[in-house]
Amino acid sequence: MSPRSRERLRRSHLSAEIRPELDGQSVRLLGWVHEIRDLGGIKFILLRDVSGICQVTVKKNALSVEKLKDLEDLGAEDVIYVEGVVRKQPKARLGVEVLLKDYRILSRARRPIPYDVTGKVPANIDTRLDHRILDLRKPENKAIFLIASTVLQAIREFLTDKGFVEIRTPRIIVTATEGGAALFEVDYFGRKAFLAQSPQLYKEELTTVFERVFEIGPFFRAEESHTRRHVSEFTSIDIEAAFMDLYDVMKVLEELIAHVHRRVLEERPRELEMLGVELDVPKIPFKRYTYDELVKELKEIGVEIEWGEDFGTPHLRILGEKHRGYYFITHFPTESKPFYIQPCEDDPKLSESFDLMHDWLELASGGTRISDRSLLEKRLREQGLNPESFKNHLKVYDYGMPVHAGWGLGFERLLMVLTGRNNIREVILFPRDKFRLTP
Ligand code: AMO
Repeated sequence: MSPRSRERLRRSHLSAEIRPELDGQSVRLLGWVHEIRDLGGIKFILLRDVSGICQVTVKKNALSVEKLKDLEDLGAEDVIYVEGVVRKQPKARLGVEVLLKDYRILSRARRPIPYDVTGKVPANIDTRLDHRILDLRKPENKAIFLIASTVLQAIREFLTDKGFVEIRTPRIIVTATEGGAALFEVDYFGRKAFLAQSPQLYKEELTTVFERVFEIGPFFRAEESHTRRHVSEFTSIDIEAAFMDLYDVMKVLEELIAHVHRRVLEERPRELEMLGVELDVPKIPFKRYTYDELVKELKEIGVEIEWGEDFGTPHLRILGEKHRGYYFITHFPTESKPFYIQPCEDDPKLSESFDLMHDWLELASGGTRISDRSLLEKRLREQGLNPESFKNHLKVYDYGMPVHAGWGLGFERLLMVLTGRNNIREVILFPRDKFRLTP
Protein backbone atom coordinates (compact mmCIF):
# COMPACT_ATOMS: atom_id res chain seq x y z
CA MET A 1 0.00 0.00 0.00
CA SER A 2 1.39 3.37 -0.91
CA PRO A 3 1.67 5.82 1.97
CA ARG A 4 -1.20 8.31 2.12
CA SER A 5 -0.24 11.93 1.92
CA ARG A 6 -1.52 14.21 4.62
CA GLU A 7 -4.80 15.87 3.92
CA ARG A 8 -4.17 19.25 2.33
CA LEU A 9 -6.56 22.04 3.13
CA ARG A 10 -7.06 24.45 0.30
CA ARG A 11 -8.04 28.08 0.37
CA SER A 12 -10.77 29.53 -1.82
CA HIS A 13 -9.55 33.11 -1.50
CA LEU A 14 -6.63 35.21 -0.38
CA SER A 15 -7.38 37.69 2.36
CA ALA A 16 -7.06 40.63 -0.05
CA GLU A 17 -9.80 39.09 -2.19
CA ILE A 18 -12.32 39.27 0.66
CA ARG A 19 -14.35 42.26 -0.44
CA PRO A 20 -17.81 43.56 0.48
CA GLU A 21 -19.10 42.35 -2.92
CA LEU A 22 -18.68 38.76 -1.71
CA ASP A 23 -21.31 39.35 0.99
CA GLY A 24 -22.98 36.04 1.87
CA GLN A 25 -20.42 33.82 0.15
CA SER A 26 -18.68 30.91 1.90
CA VAL A 27 -14.90 31.14 1.89
CA ARG A 28 -11.92 29.13 3.07
CA LEU A 29 -8.73 30.90 4.14
CA LEU A 30 -5.25 29.89 5.21
CA GLY A 31 -2.75 32.05 7.02
CA TRP A 32 -1.12 33.22 10.23
CA VAL A 33 -2.80 34.79 13.25
CA HIS A 34 -1.59 38.38 13.16
CA GLU A 35 -3.49 39.52 16.21
CA ILE A 36 -6.44 38.49 18.38
CA ARG A 37 -8.82 40.93 20.01
CA ASP A 38 -11.23 39.60 22.59
CA LEU A 39 -14.25 41.72 23.47
CA GLY A 40 -15.96 39.20 25.70
CA GLY A 41 -18.93 38.02 23.65
CA ILE A 42 -17.06 38.45 20.41
CA LYS A 43 -13.52 37.72 19.23
CA PHE A 44 -11.67 39.17 16.25
CA ILE A 45 -8.87 37.26 14.62
CA LEU A 46 -6.74 39.23 12.19
CA LEU A 47 -5.64 36.65 9.67
CA ARG A 48 -2.52 37.43 7.66
CA ASP A 49 -1.51 35.79 4.41
CA VAL A 50 0.74 36.76 1.55
CA SER A 51 -1.81 39.24 0.20
CA GLY A 52 -2.63 41.13 3.38
CA ILE A 53 -4.76 40.92 6.51
CA CYS A 54 -8.49 40.27 6.90
CA GLN A 55 -10.77 40.24 9.88
CA VAL A 56 -12.30 36.96 11.00
CA THR A 57 -15.08 37.47 13.53
CA VAL A 58 -15.96 34.80 16.06
CA LYS A 59 -19.43 34.95 17.55
CA LYS A 60 -19.43 32.71 20.57
CA ASN A 61 -22.73 31.04 19.71
CA ALA A 62 -21.50 30.11 16.22
CA LEU A 63 -19.11 27.37 17.41
CA SER A 64 -19.43 24.21 19.47
CA VAL A 65 -18.35 24.48 23.09
CA GLU A 66 -15.27 22.38 22.39
CA LYS A 67 -14.18 24.40 19.38
CA LEU A 68 -14.75 27.56 21.31
CA LYS A 69 -12.63 26.29 24.16
CA ASP A 70 -9.78 25.31 21.83
CA LEU A 71 -9.89 28.76 20.36
CA GLU A 72 -8.91 30.18 23.74
CA ASP A 73 -5.48 28.71 23.07
CA LEU A 74 -5.06 30.40 19.74
CA GLY A 75 -2.10 32.79 19.71
CA ALA A 76 -0.14 35.11 17.49
CA GLU A 77 1.67 33.46 14.56
CA ASP A 78 -0.29 30.18 14.78
CA VAL A 79 -1.10 28.89 11.30
CA ILE A 80 -4.84 28.37 10.85
CA TYR A 81 -7.42 27.23 8.36
CA VAL A 82 -10.69 29.12 8.48
CA GLU A 83 -14.12 28.41 7.01
CA GLY A 84 -16.60 31.22 7.14
CA VAL A 85 -19.09 33.47 5.45
CA VAL A 86 -18.29 36.93 4.14
CA ARG A 87 -20.30 39.78 5.57
CA LYS A 88 -20.24 43.48 4.79
CA GLN A 89 -19.14 45.22 7.94
CA PRO A 90 -18.71 48.99 7.75
CA LYS A 91 -16.96 48.97 11.15
CA ALA A 92 -14.23 46.56 9.99
CA ARG A 93 -11.00 47.92 8.52
CA LEU A 94 -11.77 47.06 4.92
CA GLY A 95 -15.56 47.22 5.29
CA VAL A 96 -15.83 43.45 5.38
CA GLU A 97 -15.36 40.51 7.73
CA VAL A 98 -15.53 36.74 7.63
CA LEU A 99 -17.88 35.18 10.16
CA LEU A 100 -16.16 32.07 11.48
CA LYS A 101 -18.01 28.78 10.97
CA ASP A 102 -15.18 26.33 11.53
CA TYR A 103 -11.40 26.34 11.86
CA ARG A 104 -8.34 24.14 12.28
CA ILE A 105 -5.09 25.09 13.96
CA LEU A 106 -2.43 23.74 11.59
CA SER A 107 0.72 24.78 13.40
CA ARG A 108 1.15 26.33 16.79
CA ALA A 109 3.77 28.97 17.44
CA ARG A 110 5.76 28.52 20.63
CA ARG A 111 4.92 31.16 23.18
CA PRO A 112 5.92 33.74 24.00
CA ILE A 113 6.81 34.96 20.50
CA PRO A 114 10.06 36.93 21.08
CA TYR A 115 9.14 39.73 18.70
CA ASP A 116 5.95 41.70 18.09
CA VAL A 117 4.90 41.34 14.45
CA THR A 118 2.02 43.83 14.83
CA GLY A 119 4.56 46.61 15.33
CA LYS A 120 3.00 47.89 18.56
CA VAL A 121 6.29 47.41 20.33
CA PRO A 122 8.94 49.49 18.54
CA ALA A 123 12.21 47.69 17.78
CA ASN A 124 15.63 48.98 16.80
CA ILE A 125 17.46 47.66 13.74
CA ASP A 126 19.55 45.12 15.68
CA THR A 127 16.56 43.60 17.44
CA ARG A 128 14.76 43.55 14.13
CA LEU A 129 17.59 41.72 12.40
CA ASP A 130 18.05 39.29 15.29
CA HIS A 131 14.44 38.21 14.73
CA ARG A 132 14.52 38.78 11.01
CA ILE A 133 12.03 36.10 9.95
CA LEU A 134 9.40 37.57 12.28
CA ASP A 135 10.38 41.12 11.33
CA LEU A 136 9.85 40.27 7.64
CA ARG A 137 6.29 39.19 8.41
CA LYS A 138 5.40 42.79 9.25
CA PRO A 139 3.42 43.94 6.21
CA GLU A 140 5.50 47.09 5.70
CA ASN A 141 8.76 45.13 5.77
CA LYS A 142 7.42 42.48 3.44
CA ALA A 143 6.38 45.34 1.14
CA ILE A 144 10.05 46.26 0.62
CA PHE A 145 10.79 42.84 -0.80
CA LEU A 146 7.69 42.74 -2.98
CA ILE A 147 8.98 45.98 -4.49
CA ALA A 148 12.44 44.39 -4.78
CA SER A 149 10.99 41.52 -6.76
CA THR A 150 9.23 43.93 -9.13
CA VAL A 151 12.45 45.92 -9.55
CA LEU A 152 14.42 42.81 -10.51
CA GLN A 153 11.79 41.80 -13.01
CA ALA A 154 11.69 45.32 -14.48
CA ILE A 155 15.48 45.38 -14.84
CA ARG A 156 15.52 42.02 -16.58
CA GLU A 157 12.75 42.98 -18.98
CA PHE A 158 14.33 46.35 -19.79
CA LEU A 159 17.83 45.03 -20.46
CA THR A 160 16.65 41.96 -22.35
CA ASP A 161 14.55 44.25 -24.55
CA LYS A 162 17.67 46.27 -25.34
CA GLY A 163 19.50 43.17 -26.52
CA PHE A 164 21.50 42.43 -23.35
CA VAL A 165 22.14 38.76 -22.58
CA GLU A 166 22.02 37.63 -18.95
CA ILE A 167 25.27 35.99 -17.88
CA ARG A 168 26.64 34.32 -14.75
CA THR A 169 30.30 34.76 -13.90
CA PRO A 170 32.36 33.01 -11.18
CA ARG A 171 32.13 34.03 -7.53
CA ILE A 172 35.44 32.31 -6.74
CA ILE A 173 38.31 34.15 -8.38
CA VAL A 174 42.06 34.70 -8.12
CA THR A 175 42.54 38.41 -8.94
CA ALA A 176 41.09 41.53 -7.36
CA THR A 177 39.45 44.12 -9.58
CA GLU A 178 38.14 46.77 -7.22
CA GLY A 179 41.09 47.26 -4.88
CA GLY A 180 42.96 44.62 -2.94
CA ALA A 181 42.03 45.60 0.60
CA ALA A 182 38.39 44.64 0.47
CA LEU A 183 38.82 40.98 -0.48
CA PHE A 184 37.59 37.90 1.36
CA GLU A 185 40.11 35.11 1.10
CA VAL A 186 38.96 31.54 0.50
CA ASP A 187 40.95 28.36 1.03
CA TYR A 188 40.38 26.70 -2.33
CA PHE A 189 41.70 23.15 -1.95
CA GLY A 190 44.86 24.54 -0.41
CA ARG A 191 45.19 27.38 -2.92
CA LYS A 192 44.49 31.01 -2.19
CA ALA A 193 41.34 32.29 -3.87
CA PHE A 194 38.96 35.18 -3.24
CA LEU A 195 35.25 35.90 -3.27
CA ALA A 196 34.49 38.09 -6.28
CA GLN A 197 34.02 41.82 -5.65
CA SER A 198 32.40 42.34 -9.05
CA PRO A 199 32.10 40.55 -12.40
CA GLN A 200 34.28 43.26 -13.96
CA LEU A 201 36.86 41.39 -16.03
CA TYR A 202 34.54 38.57 -17.06
CA LYS A 203 31.79 40.91 -18.21
CA GLU A 204 34.32 42.84 -20.30
CA GLU A 205 35.64 39.63 -21.87
CA LEU A 206 32.13 38.44 -22.64
CA THR A 207 31.38 41.53 -24.76
CA THR A 208 33.59 39.80 -27.37
CA VAL A 209 31.04 36.98 -27.46
CA PHE A 210 27.60 38.51 -26.82
CA GLU A 211 28.37 42.23 -27.35
CA ARG A 212 25.82 43.25 -24.68
CA VAL A 213 25.71 41.43 -21.36
CA PHE A 214 24.20 41.93 -17.94
CA GLU A 215 24.48 40.14 -14.63
CA ILE A 216 22.52 40.37 -11.41
CA GLY A 217 24.19 38.68 -8.51
CA PRO A 218 25.78 38.79 -5.08
CA PHE A 219 29.29 40.16 -4.70
CA PHE A 220 31.52 40.45 -1.67
CA ARG A 221 33.53 43.23 -0.10
CA ALA A 222 35.37 42.88 3.20
CA GLU A 223 34.11 46.31 4.24
CA GLU A 224 35.74 47.53 7.42
CA SER A 225 33.57 50.64 7.47
CA HIS A 226 30.34 50.11 9.36
CA THR A 227 27.96 52.51 7.63
CA ARG A 228 24.31 52.59 6.65
CA ARG A 229 25.21 52.01 3.02
CA HIS A 230 27.90 49.32 3.12
CA VAL A 231 27.52 45.59 3.65
CA SER A 232 29.85 42.66 3.02
CA GLU A 233 27.50 40.91 0.62
CA PHE A 234 25.55 43.07 -1.82
CA THR A 235 23.75 42.58 -5.10
CA SER A 236 25.24 44.21 -8.14
CA ILE A 237 23.42 44.90 -11.38
CA ASP A 238 26.14 44.98 -14.01
CA ILE A 239 26.07 45.72 -17.69
CA GLU A 240 28.82 45.80 -20.30
CA ALA A 241 28.44 46.59 -23.99
CA ALA A 242 30.71 46.47 -27.01
CA PHE A 243 30.81 49.52 -29.30
CA MET A 244 29.51 51.83 -26.58
CA ASP A 245 31.16 54.60 -24.59
CA LEU A 246 30.35 56.20 -21.25
CA TYR A 247 27.59 58.40 -22.68
CA ASP A 248 25.85 55.43 -24.28
CA VAL A 249 25.81 53.42 -21.06
CA MET A 250 24.77 56.44 -18.98
CA LYS A 251 21.75 56.68 -21.27
CA VAL A 252 20.96 53.00 -20.72
CA LEU A 253 21.25 53.57 -16.97
CA GLU A 254 18.95 56.60 -16.74
CA GLU A 255 16.37 54.97 -18.99
CA LEU A 256 16.53 51.86 -16.84
CA ILE A 257 16.00 53.88 -13.65
CA ALA A 258 12.97 55.64 -15.16
CA HIS A 259 11.57 52.29 -16.33
CA VAL A 260 12.00 50.80 -12.85
CA HIS A 261 10.14 53.75 -11.30
CA ARG A 262 7.28 53.33 -13.79
CA ARG A 263 6.98 49.60 -13.12
CA VAL A 264 7.04 50.00 -9.34
CA LEU A 265 4.36 52.70 -9.56
CA GLU A 266 2.20 50.49 -11.78
CA GLU A 267 2.61 47.27 -9.86
CA ARG A 268 3.23 48.22 -6.24
CA PRO A 269 1.08 51.22 -5.34
CA ARG A 270 -0.19 49.50 -2.18
CA GLU A 271 3.31 48.67 -0.99
CA LEU A 272 4.52 52.22 -1.65
CA GLU A 273 1.60 53.53 0.37
CA MET A 274 2.38 51.15 3.24
CA LEU A 275 5.92 52.51 3.27
CA GLY A 276 4.73 56.11 3.05
CA VAL A 277 6.70 56.70 -0.13
CA GLU A 278 5.59 59.09 -2.85
CA LEU A 279 7.45 58.11 -5.96
CA ASP A 280 7.70 60.11 -9.20
CA VAL A 281 9.14 58.94 -12.46
CA PRO A 282 12.38 60.95 -12.69
CA LYS A 283 12.88 63.16 -15.72
CA ILE A 284 15.61 62.08 -18.10
CA PRO A 285 18.28 62.91 -19.08
CA PHE A 286 19.61 63.25 -15.53
CA LYS A 287 21.75 66.30 -14.76
CA ARG A 288 25.45 65.83 -15.39
CA TYR A 289 28.31 67.52 -13.55
CA THR A 290 31.99 66.95 -14.05
CA TYR A 291 34.25 66.14 -11.13
CA ASP A 292 36.05 69.45 -11.81
CA GLU A 293 32.81 71.43 -11.56
CA LEU A 294 31.87 69.89 -8.24
CA VAL A 295 35.35 70.34 -6.74
CA LYS A 296 35.11 73.99 -7.71
CA GLU A 297 31.64 74.22 -6.21
CA LEU A 298 32.87 72.75 -2.92
CA LYS A 299 35.89 75.06 -2.80
CA GLU A 300 33.69 78.08 -3.45
CA ILE A 301 31.73 77.37 -0.28
CA GLY A 302 34.92 76.89 1.71
CA VAL A 303 35.05 73.10 1.84
CA GLU A 304 38.55 71.64 1.92
CA ILE A 305 39.26 69.27 -0.92
CA GLU A 306 42.36 68.55 -2.98
CA TRP A 307 41.99 68.00 -6.70
CA GLY A 308 42.42 64.26 -7.31
CA GLU A 309 40.91 63.23 -4.00
CA ASP A 310 37.79 61.06 -4.17
CA PHE A 311 34.66 62.63 -2.67
CA GLY A 312 34.33 61.50 0.93
CA THR A 313 31.09 61.20 2.88
CA PRO A 314 31.24 64.82 4.18
CA HIS A 315 31.70 66.11 0.61
CA LEU A 316 28.88 63.97 -0.70
CA ARG A 317 26.58 65.13 2.11
CA ILE A 318 27.16 68.74 1.08
CA LEU A 319 26.75 67.99 -2.64
CA GLY A 320 23.59 66.00 -1.89
CA GLU A 321 22.03 69.01 -0.15
CA LYS A 322 22.49 71.08 -3.31
CA HIS A 323 21.78 68.46 -5.92
CA ARG A 324 18.62 66.56 -5.18
CA GLY A 325 17.43 63.38 -6.86
CA TYR A 326 19.37 61.57 -9.54
CA TYR A 327 22.45 63.12 -11.15
CA PHE A 328 25.70 61.99 -12.74
CA ILE A 329 29.23 62.98 -11.82
CA THR A 330 31.57 62.41 -14.78
CA HIS A 331 35.28 62.54 -15.62
CA PHE A 332 36.89 61.60 -12.32
CA PRO A 333 40.67 61.82 -12.03
CA THR A 334 42.18 58.71 -13.63
CA GLU A 335 44.15 58.14 -10.42
CA SER A 336 41.01 57.72 -8.34
CA LYS A 337 39.48 55.07 -10.60
CA PRO A 338 40.27 51.37 -11.15
CA PHE A 339 42.88 50.31 -13.72
CA TYR A 340 40.35 49.26 -16.36
CA ILE A 341 38.86 52.76 -16.85
CA GLN A 342 39.82 54.59 -20.05
CA PRO A 343 41.80 57.82 -19.53
CA CYS A 344 40.56 60.75 -21.66
CA GLU A 345 42.52 61.05 -24.88
CA ASP A 346 42.97 64.84 -24.70
CA ASP A 347 43.68 64.92 -20.96
CA PRO A 348 44.83 61.58 -19.49
CA LYS A 349 44.64 62.97 -15.94
CA LEU A 350 40.87 62.64 -16.36
CA SER A 351 38.99 59.47 -17.16
CA GLU A 352 35.90 58.47 -19.11
CA SER A 353 34.17 57.54 -15.87
CA PHE A 354 30.97 58.40 -14.05
CA ASP A 355 29.04 57.79 -10.88
CA LEU A 356 25.27 57.92 -10.62
CA MET A 357 24.16 59.68 -7.46
CA HIS A 358 20.86 60.13 -5.67
CA ASP A 359 21.13 63.07 -3.28
CA TRP A 360 24.31 62.13 -1.43
CA LEU A 361 24.19 58.38 -2.09
CA GLU A 362 26.34 56.77 -4.78
CA LEU A 363 24.21 54.26 -6.65
CA ALA A 364 26.39 53.21 -9.56
CA SER A 365 29.73 53.68 -11.19
CA GLY A 366 30.99 52.93 -14.65
CA GLY A 367 32.65 54.24 -17.73
CA THR A 368 34.42 53.49 -20.97
CA ARG A 369 37.00 50.73 -20.54
CA ILE A 370 40.50 50.44 -21.86
CA SER A 371 40.40 48.31 -25.01
CA ASP A 372 44.11 48.45 -25.81
CA ARG A 373 46.32 45.81 -24.20
CA SER A 374 49.48 47.87 -23.78
CA LEU A 375 47.59 50.74 -22.16
CA LEU A 376 45.89 48.30 -19.80
CA GLU A 377 49.25 46.83 -18.81
CA LYS A 378 50.61 50.34 -18.22
CA ARG A 379 47.63 51.21 -16.02
CA LEU A 380 48.03 47.99 -14.03
CA ARG A 381 51.67 48.82 -13.35
CA GLU A 382 50.79 52.42 -12.42
CA GLN A 383 48.39 51.07 -9.84
CA GLY A 384 51.07 48.82 -8.39
CA LEU A 385 49.53 45.65 -9.84
CA ASN A 386 51.46 42.94 -11.63
CA PRO A 387 50.27 42.35 -15.24
CA GLU A 388 51.47 38.75 -14.88
CA SER A 389 48.63 38.14 -12.38
CA PHE A 390 46.17 39.27 -15.07
CA LYS A 391 47.61 37.21 -17.92
CA ASN A 392 44.40 35.31 -18.63
CA HIS A 393 42.49 38.55 -18.93
CA LEU A 394 45.19 40.28 -20.98
CA LYS A 395 45.23 37.37 -23.44
CA VAL A 396 41.67 38.22 -24.44
CA TYR A 397 42.95 41.58 -25.72
CA ASP A 398 44.99 39.71 -28.33
CA TYR A 399 41.91 38.15 -29.86
CA GLY A 400 40.07 41.31 -30.94
CA MET A 401 38.78 43.62 -28.20
CA PRO A 402 36.17 46.20 -29.20
CA VAL A 403 35.67 49.58 -27.56
CA HIS A 404 33.34 48.84 -24.68
CA ALA A 405 31.71 50.43 -21.66
CA GLY A 406 29.52 49.47 -18.74
CA TRP A 407 28.46 50.10 -15.19
CA GLY A 408 27.69 48.45 -11.87
CA LEU A 409 24.58 49.53 -9.99
CA GLY A 410 24.12 48.68 -6.32
CA PHE A 411 20.73 46.97 -6.21
CA GLU A 412 20.18 47.56 -2.51
CA ARG A 413 21.14 51.22 -2.75
CA LEU A 414 18.58 51.68 -5.52
CA LEU A 415 16.03 49.94 -3.28
CA MET A 416 16.87 52.34 -0.44
CA VAL A 417 15.88 55.19 -2.74
CA LEU A 418 12.73 53.49 -4.02
CA THR A 419 11.49 52.47 -0.58
CA GLY A 420 12.67 55.54 1.32
CA ARG A 421 14.78 53.51 3.79
CA ASN A 422 17.99 54.97 5.14
CA ASN A 423 19.77 51.83 6.31
CA ILE A 424 20.81 49.33 3.63
CA ARG A 425 20.22 46.47 6.10
CA GLU A 426 16.47 47.15 5.97
CA VAL A 427 16.37 46.28 2.27
CA ILE A 428 18.36 43.02 2.53
CA LEU A 429 16.57 39.90 3.73
CA PHE A 430 19.52 38.60 5.74
CA PRO A 431 22.24 41.27 5.71
CA ARG A 432 25.91 40.54 6.27
CA ASP A 433 28.28 43.10 7.72
CA LYS A 434 31.43 43.06 9.81
CA PHE A 435 29.44 42.35 12.95
CA ARG A 436 26.61 40.24 11.56
CA LEU A 437 26.89 36.75 10.16
CA THR A 438 23.55 35.44 11.46
CA PRO A 439 20.68 34.87 11.04
P1 AMO B 1 31.87 50.00 -7.47
O1 AMO B 1 32.93 49.43 -6.62
O2 AMO B 1 31.70 51.49 -7.43
O3 AMO B 1 32.12 49.65 -9.00
O4 AMO B 1 30.49 49.31 -7.13
C1 AMO B 1 29.34 49.58 -7.90
C2 AMO B 1 28.16 49.88 -6.99
O5 AMO B 1 27.92 48.77 -6.14
C3 AMO B 1 27.43 49.23 -4.90
N1 AMO B 1 28.33 48.77 -3.81
C4 AMO B 1 27.92 48.41 -2.59
N2 AMO B 1 26.71 48.34 -2.02
C5 AMO B 1 26.62 47.94 -0.75
N3 AMO B 1 27.68 47.57 0.01
C6 AMO B 1 28.92 47.62 -0.50
N4 AMO B 1 29.95 47.23 0.25
C7 AMO B 1 29.08 48.05 -1.86
N5 AMO B 1 30.14 48.20 -2.68
C8 AMO B 1 29.67 48.64 -3.86
C9 AMO B 1 27.39 50.74 -4.95
C10 AMO B 1 28.36 51.05 -6.06
O6 AMO B 1 28.07 52.28 -6.70
N6 AMO B 1 33.16 47.15 -11.38
C11 AMO B 1 32.68 48.45 -10.99
C12 AMO B 1 31.44 48.86 -11.75
C13 AMO B 1 31.72 49.10 -13.22
O7 AMO B 1 32.57 49.96 -13.52
O8 AMO B 1 31.07 48.44 -14.06
C14 AMO B 1 32.40 48.42 -9.49
O9 AMO B 1 32.34 47.40 -8.87
O10 AMO B 1 26.07 51.12 -5.32
